[in-house]
Amino acid sequence: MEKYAFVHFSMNTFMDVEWGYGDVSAKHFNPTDLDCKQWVKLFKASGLKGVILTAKHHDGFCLWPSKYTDYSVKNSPWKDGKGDLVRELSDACRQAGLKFGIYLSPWDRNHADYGTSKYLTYFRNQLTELLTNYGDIFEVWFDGANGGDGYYGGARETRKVNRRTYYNWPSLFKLVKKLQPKAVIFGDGGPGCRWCGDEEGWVGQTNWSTLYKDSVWNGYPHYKELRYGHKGGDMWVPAEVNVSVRPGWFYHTSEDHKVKTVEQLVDFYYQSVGRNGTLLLNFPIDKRGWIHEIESERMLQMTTILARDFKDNLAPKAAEVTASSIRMEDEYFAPEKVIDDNGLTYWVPSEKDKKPFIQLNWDAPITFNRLMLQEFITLGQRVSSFQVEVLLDGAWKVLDQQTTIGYKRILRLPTTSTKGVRVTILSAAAVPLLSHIGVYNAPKLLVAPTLHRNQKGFVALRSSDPEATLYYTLDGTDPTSASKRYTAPFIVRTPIEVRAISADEISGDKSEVTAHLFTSDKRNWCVFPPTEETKSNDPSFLFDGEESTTYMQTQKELPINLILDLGSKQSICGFTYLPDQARWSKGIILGYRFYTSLDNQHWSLVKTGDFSNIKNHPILQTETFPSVEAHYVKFQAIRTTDGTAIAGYAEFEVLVSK
Ligand code: FUL
Repeated sequence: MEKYAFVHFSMNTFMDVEWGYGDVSAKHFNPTDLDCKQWVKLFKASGLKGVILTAKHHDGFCLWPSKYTDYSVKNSPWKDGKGDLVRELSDACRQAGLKFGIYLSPWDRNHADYGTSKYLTYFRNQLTELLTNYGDIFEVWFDGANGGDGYYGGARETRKVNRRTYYNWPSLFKLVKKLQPKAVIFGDGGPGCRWCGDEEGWVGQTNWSTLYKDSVWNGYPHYKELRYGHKGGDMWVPAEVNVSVRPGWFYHTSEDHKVKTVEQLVDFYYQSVGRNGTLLLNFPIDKRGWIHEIESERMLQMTTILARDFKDNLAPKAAEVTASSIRMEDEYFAPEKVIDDNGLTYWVPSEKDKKPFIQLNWDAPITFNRLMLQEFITLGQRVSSFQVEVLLDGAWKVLDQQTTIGYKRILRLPTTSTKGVRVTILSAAAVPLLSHIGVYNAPKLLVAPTLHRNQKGFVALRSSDPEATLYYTLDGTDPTSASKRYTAPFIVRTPIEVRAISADEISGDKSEVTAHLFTSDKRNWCVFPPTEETKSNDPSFLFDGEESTTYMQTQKELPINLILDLGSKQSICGFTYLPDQARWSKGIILGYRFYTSLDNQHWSLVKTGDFSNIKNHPILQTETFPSVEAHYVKFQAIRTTDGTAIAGYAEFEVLVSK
């Protein structure tokens, strides 16, 4: 299925948490405008083949009116308790031709009996409801997170279970098999498909679809092995890469600015489907009951980019496909089978051929940067290392060397022009069977570059595509391919606007423009009084132009002062403040006072206020005021979003008048 959707939506959405205790009333579940058809429409348009819904997350709240608990939609105001989200989504999927799957958390922090055998009956009953009443289920997702503190019917305690033995997994797997014989069972180590060992959107470049039985049972402690699988393993458990389009699995307004960029989404595809895995891409549903507009748009962009990358397969245009050998000179296993667009046919080299190769030759040079390889997976995953060569000036030159192929392997290679591509299988567990070779020339991924200026004044431009060319201007005009080409960081100290684009030199395509007006010279700025720095907390983080480093001030109480010595008297007209950008950010300043001084003794209050919506949207804040002379500035944090006496700054900059 290659790619399919995950949907996280539950009580957590309304409580703004990732893991609920199961202690809040069902009354809080109240989407205002729930529309499963909107989700399904987006999934269809994005080429996702199915959806897995969190029917019950760890907090025990059920999205269907289960007969066995009151903690469900039936006691919520949504549709006056008459709603059934599992029904709505499964119906919408069926109508649209998408497959439907369920996530049912074994851990239940609401249920009074959790930890005893009574709960196991409850869990089986729920599973039976879900696998009986909602049509075909393609996947059943058993989450690995298990046991710990919870509400547990009011006991509010910590309950630990032996995750390996408590649930009686073999009997649960039997139940799934009985009720939904075709369903794939996801568990950390299988049995149907496995966790990929991270939640960051990648599986190993070496990725065997096999595991040794029971060796990585339920993930820990050997979960890292799940990233690569086990060569020679006796269970067939392909890796599924589950990752969210936002930092969290559930929707939080405060993460609206952290939706994964289109480049990251495209990377997820190459790092999962392109590495013999599947991509289970999660969409947090918002309080309205919608997929937020930001990710809808990004998804469509990602889809367009992938469609462009694989638009034109150059392999079938090859003048000839030859191989080092064919098994018994049998036409049925001929090399051309790799370009016949039929996944059931494949090239088979001779058993005696220890390093078989297959090569494509074109009459005129082709230009390519993507190579897609597929093994005939019905007969297992065999290749354990291979090499890619190209014909340059009459000689074969190695372009890449890799390990596994599996169902699908896609290599992103440097753009190369050649009349020949050769793939040599260096080692394999059995005679290698290649069913498909695709050769593509993907356009560059051109997104506006990011600009970073450090304290010395060096401006660095960064782009997502290593092969893109970056152009910039310093005179306020939009850059073109005739503008200055970026090769290394350059210095900007006086007020100057830098504008930049990423471009493809050959096609002439270009990104949107990034622009930033740098007004100050930060070289002599320092924090007063000089503060001791540590590796992880250095005042210079304030001015280093890097979002990823944050300077934190921790005190007993607010207010907290940040005094900057600007090195000399200057005319200033504002400041910018970028709060901590980490996933679990700290020290976000809500209310501030801004003072200036000429002598670090007498201070004048220039501006005071609150940063509006900074809690939900901790992006760059810019405040301006009529010009004033200052040698020192004092930025005083008087309120923080979480009430703690911590002030954190990813960046802080004083704006100097022109
Ligand atoms: C994890 C869970 O704890 C998260 O909340 C989420 O559901 C993710 C897909 O799996 O183990």
